[in-house]
Amino acid sequence: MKITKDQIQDFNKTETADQAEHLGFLKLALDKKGIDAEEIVAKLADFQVAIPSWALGSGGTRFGRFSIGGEPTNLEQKLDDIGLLHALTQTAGAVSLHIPWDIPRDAEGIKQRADSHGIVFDAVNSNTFQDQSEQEQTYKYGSLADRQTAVREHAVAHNAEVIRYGKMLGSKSLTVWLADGASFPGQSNFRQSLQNTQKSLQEIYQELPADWRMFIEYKPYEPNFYSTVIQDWGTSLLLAEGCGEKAFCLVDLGHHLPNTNIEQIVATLMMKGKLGGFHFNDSKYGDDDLTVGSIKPYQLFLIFNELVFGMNHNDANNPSLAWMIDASHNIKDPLEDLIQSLEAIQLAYAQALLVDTPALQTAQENNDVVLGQEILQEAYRTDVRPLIREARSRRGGALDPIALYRKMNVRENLIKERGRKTVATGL
Ligand code: RM4
Ligand code: MN
Ligand code: MN
Repeated sequence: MKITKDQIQDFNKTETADQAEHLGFLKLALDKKGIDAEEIVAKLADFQVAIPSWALGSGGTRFGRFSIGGEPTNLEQKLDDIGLLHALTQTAGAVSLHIPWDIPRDAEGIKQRADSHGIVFDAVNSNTFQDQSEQEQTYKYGSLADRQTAVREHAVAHNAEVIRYGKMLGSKSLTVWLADGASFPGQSNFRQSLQNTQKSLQEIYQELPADWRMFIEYKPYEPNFYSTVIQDWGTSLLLAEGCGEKAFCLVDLGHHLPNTNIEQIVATLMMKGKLGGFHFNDSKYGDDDLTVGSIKPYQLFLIFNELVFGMNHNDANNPSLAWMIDASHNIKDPLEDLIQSLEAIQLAYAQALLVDTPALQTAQENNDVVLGQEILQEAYRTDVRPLIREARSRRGGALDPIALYRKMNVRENLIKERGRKTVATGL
């Protein structure tokens, strides 16, 4: 299944007049505020988000898994799915691989396939939270933190292998997320687990090529329910600093306890130049992996507001961030869900670009709390959709990607091509 530029253009024609009208109106309104809409459109067009290779099939819960049909059965097909997403949205120009779910057996062929879709390889992810069939050591009680040297060595070697695969494909970063922790008090020694983790991460760090970065992800609980070794941003920062200047923290939106002020974490990490990457999703309770922006869009906007501020006031030389969606789709068609997520990310970014930062700073200087809130909400309440549509369509994407996806019966076609009972590797 392919969607050609011509098909997209034909479809766009039916909506061009409407789009021009909405854009014209918004441009005038922004112009009155001294905002150049074209500048924002250009920034949006440049913004690309990596799609995780494990999010293209239906995910499961511990209660069940319901296949959507037509799921990709190999890495080539996964790239083709991302190709479809990218053709429609022009925002999904990268993929993030999880090893060993997606080992590139034929690296050259895989690279060419990705290239034909305009997709590059973002961070590679290691997996030390599941045992593989022929594996001698078990991760049941831990991996990089485990008390047994042989288990830790095995987990370090796996990460080195992931780096090797990434090098073949042109990736420039490794993301480490650990399930290590304890489900019961007394199960493990906190200090020893953390020391082991630091040492293992330092060993992995030694394997990083000079132009690579390592991202250390944190999560408060799950799969362990009493303690997690890398439980929060502070622990992640401590470990990153213990490794060196190529190690950074990674913020996954779902990896926070309810009501955590994530925007403040973003500001703190960027102040230290230690924010490396971002995993987008949304949640109401925990690591729910829901569609980005579906539950807390205002929080997402506030986070982007800090990201934009951090990028524009980059005193600590924070590197440009690795953006990725990290979600598992249990009910929706994963491709439709990813389109919605990409849209939500672009919306929050565009709204954040509208914030009148100098005015906000003045309001803060004057302790004008009301005005500060007004300034943020003025940006948040602007309907920026015409800007996003414009950025997308100028790059050859669809004005309304979901509508076109449905009009072209993409899922039905994928089912015809691949079968109804296919299962993608991943969660
Ligand atoms: C974890 C974490 C990691 C992801 C795995 C699949 O919860 O978010 O980033 O690699 O899930
Ligand atoms: Mn994640
Ligand atoms: Mn997660």
